[in-house]
Amino acid sequence: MSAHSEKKNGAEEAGDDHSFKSSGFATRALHVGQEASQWTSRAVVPPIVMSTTFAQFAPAVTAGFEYGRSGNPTRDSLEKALAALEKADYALTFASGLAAQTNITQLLKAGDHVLAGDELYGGTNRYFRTVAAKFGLTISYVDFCDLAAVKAAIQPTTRLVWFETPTNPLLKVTDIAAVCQLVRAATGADIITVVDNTFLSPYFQNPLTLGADIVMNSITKYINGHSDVIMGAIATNRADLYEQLKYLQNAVGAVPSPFDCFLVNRGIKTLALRMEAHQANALAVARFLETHPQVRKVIYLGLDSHPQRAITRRQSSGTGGMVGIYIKGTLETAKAFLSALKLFTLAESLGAVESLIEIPSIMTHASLPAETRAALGIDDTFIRLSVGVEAVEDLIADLDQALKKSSSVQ
Ligand code: P1T
Repeated sequence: MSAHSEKKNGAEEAGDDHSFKSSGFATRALHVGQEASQWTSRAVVPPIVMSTTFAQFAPAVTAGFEYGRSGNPTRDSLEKALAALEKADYALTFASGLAAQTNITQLLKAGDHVLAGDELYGGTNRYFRTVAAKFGLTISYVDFCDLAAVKAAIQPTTRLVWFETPTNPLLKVTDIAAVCQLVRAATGADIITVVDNTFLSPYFQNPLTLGADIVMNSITKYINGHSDVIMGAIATNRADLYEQLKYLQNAVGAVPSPFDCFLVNRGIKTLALRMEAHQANALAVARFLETHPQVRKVIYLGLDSHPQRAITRRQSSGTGGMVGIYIKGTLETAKAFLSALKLFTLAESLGAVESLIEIPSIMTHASLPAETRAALGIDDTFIRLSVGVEAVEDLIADLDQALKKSSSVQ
């Protein structure tokens, strides 16, 4: 094992004379993993190290890096920063959010049971349902808002519990601490609890502090924030899991490129600013849509009408930038509305500076079985908005004109 792989990549290592774990979020985002002293050039911005291999002083004697898949200095800087954002001792990055999920799932073996949320990003569900299931894992799905149902669904073979909160796309909220507690209380099993934190980002929510074993983020979304990198990350405080996951990161090989790591390092420096702007705009957009005659229902974590508003207040420091609406009319009305928008871009994905909008039933969640979508309430009139950081009055005017244009389409 190289010196690098033995090294903790946690926040407490950052800086020479300062523990960053107690620092504010924006301070950690700007400084952890970024120390100029780590480079002989004393570069203020971590360099993009493209070298795929690193010269050894003597056979098997390295300066901490040996081969680009097992470790890279640009990636190392980013992993340190990401660990600090999640208040974790360790973080690892992957070529996508789904690659991070794959890596975690490979901790398991044939015969193990996965207990997953019934509402997940379509691709997350597709991986469990159509790929992991081929390798002898059994997977069951349950509503993680229903604690009794979660408890009842834990089996003697359960090894992994996986949920998103808030969920994609209906923004349902799970009490993270309560689930972690009941999973821990389940006897006879060493169960790993994973929370997908993509929708709120570590700026608004830190599941590890609420008892989760692993927090996973699709970096592609808010953390990078500029729609130009596909990446995933996991963070944990458990040294045993980190060692296994670090081994798998290298053994499975789905690592991100140094250039992408550079871009994400750059993106996280403004994560705090962006999340505040997303949240302010989303709240204003949600309030506007709530009053709109063509909108049947609005779902936003920051509205008093949100069913789990009290849990959000307790476990999260903010309500994020994602809004869901049910429009009056049909799929044709929804399509006409989206096609009439000028500022909102009709596209999958979320969490970037520009506003995006989509119809989950035929886009991001089209891979779910139709009966699952129907049971969850992801119908053809449900529309998901990722509210960007544009001038909010322009966003509202755009939504208003497009709703008016689509109102006659049935
Ligand atoms: O796209 P990727 O980086 O592989 O991340 C997958 C993923 C995981 N978890 C959540 C909650 C996600 O939303 C995603 C990706 N989601 C979309 C592309 C989307 O439009 O919803």
